[in-house]
Amino acid sequence: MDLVDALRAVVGPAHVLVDPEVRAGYERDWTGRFGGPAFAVVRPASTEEVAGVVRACASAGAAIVPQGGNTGLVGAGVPRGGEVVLSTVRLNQIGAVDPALGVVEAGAGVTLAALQAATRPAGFDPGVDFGARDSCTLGGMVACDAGGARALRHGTTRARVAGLAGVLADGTVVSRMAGLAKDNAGYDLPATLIGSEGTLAIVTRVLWKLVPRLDARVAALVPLRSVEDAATLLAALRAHAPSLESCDFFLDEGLSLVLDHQRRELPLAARAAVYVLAECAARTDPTEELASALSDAGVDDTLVADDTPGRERLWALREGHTEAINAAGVPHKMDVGIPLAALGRFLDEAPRVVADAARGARTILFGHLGDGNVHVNVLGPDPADERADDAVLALTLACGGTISAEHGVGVAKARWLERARGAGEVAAMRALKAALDPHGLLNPGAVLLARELDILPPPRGCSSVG
Ligand code: 2HG
Ligand code: ZN
Repeated sequence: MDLVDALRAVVGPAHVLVDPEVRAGYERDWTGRFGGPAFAVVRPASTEEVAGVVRACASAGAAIVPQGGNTGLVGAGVPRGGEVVLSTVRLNQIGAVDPALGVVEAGAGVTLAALQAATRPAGFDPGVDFGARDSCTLGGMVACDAGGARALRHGTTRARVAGLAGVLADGTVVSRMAGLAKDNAGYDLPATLIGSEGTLAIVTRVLWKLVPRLDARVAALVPLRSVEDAATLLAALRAHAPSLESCDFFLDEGLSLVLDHQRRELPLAARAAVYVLAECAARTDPTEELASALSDAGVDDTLVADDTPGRERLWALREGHTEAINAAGVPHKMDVGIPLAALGRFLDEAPRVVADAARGARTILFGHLGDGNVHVNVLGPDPADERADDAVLALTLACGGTISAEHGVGVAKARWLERARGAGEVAAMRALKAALDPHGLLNPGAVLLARELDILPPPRGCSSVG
């Protein structure tokens, strides 16, 4: 039996996609920068079917790229050429909220928006939120330890995972779904899988730790002269507003792009160098806390919204960056973490190092101020030209930062992992990979650079990619 027949036997013929036109939507990432032809796309509907798919691929020597909503930004969720794409789209069941434990069980293919819709009526919230909510899936969020604007208060996905089930490279099912608050028997395998970007196992189910739903919300858009003023405001918010949930920022160039793209006018009296968008959330109206923080920081000009449409209009200015940038070209995306003390230097120098590396390139900077998380987007250089990326990542390390804060390493930054983490740590990562996936079948080339030994021959008994 060849691999296509073996996969059909596991998931049914309708869920093995080999037609190039049908495969196409799974083969390129959202930015248009990464992708390649898949051998086939397979869509299992249960953990057992995922295990069957993995076993069939393992016996054919076929590499697998797991894919959720295909909203990843580092090329880790799309094929590089000839892999089987395992789409989690049918792992979309959501259980009932357990109000006593404050958890809910959901399939890896459930979108963040679906989890929000399922848990909010019960008085809870997933605690993580970001612009890709309608398409991104829980499996992908676990895979890259997604953060978003509320990480400031509720942590990244890692803090929200109470249990995981998944499939290892040989088809073994591993499951820790009891939701025990204290369980330290042996190594913490779920913790190891979070952020492993599909290279150690394929996550199939998640026990999600919810936070209380907070309906009294107020957001403020604050125009400021400098990053130093933004840091002063952040300190005041931390001191006066325990209800602070998000504190994001963007710069004037990004705002112009968004306003043009959304055909909107500036909602403030005047332009500024830096804009902070802060949101407070509580059981009772947090407006006073926010006002006291703003006055402590000496802020006089601000746009406040305490109703949902008003807050959404403010957030559209911040979350709209990704789409507006994409509409302007194929971006190079560097999602970096910078210590707050070095943020001014980084934001000042990043456009300069990019311009030196790629003449005429446009640098757009925005992100999550409270986490020191900067999204560096560069427009202009050819997708394969990595000089601007290298310049930004070198500056990041010089500032004492991290080359990946919330999007993952993927294939985009695998070349940089050793410089960022050191040879010893990367050797330990390779040892872990070799122990759990000795034949390099799971997402080869993501996180760890593919070495000659990791490059697989085409699957046995399979015709070439169409
Ligand atoms: C966000 O914060 C996302 O909006 C995407 O992490 C960032 O597009 C980006 O670079
Ligand atoms: Zn972000």
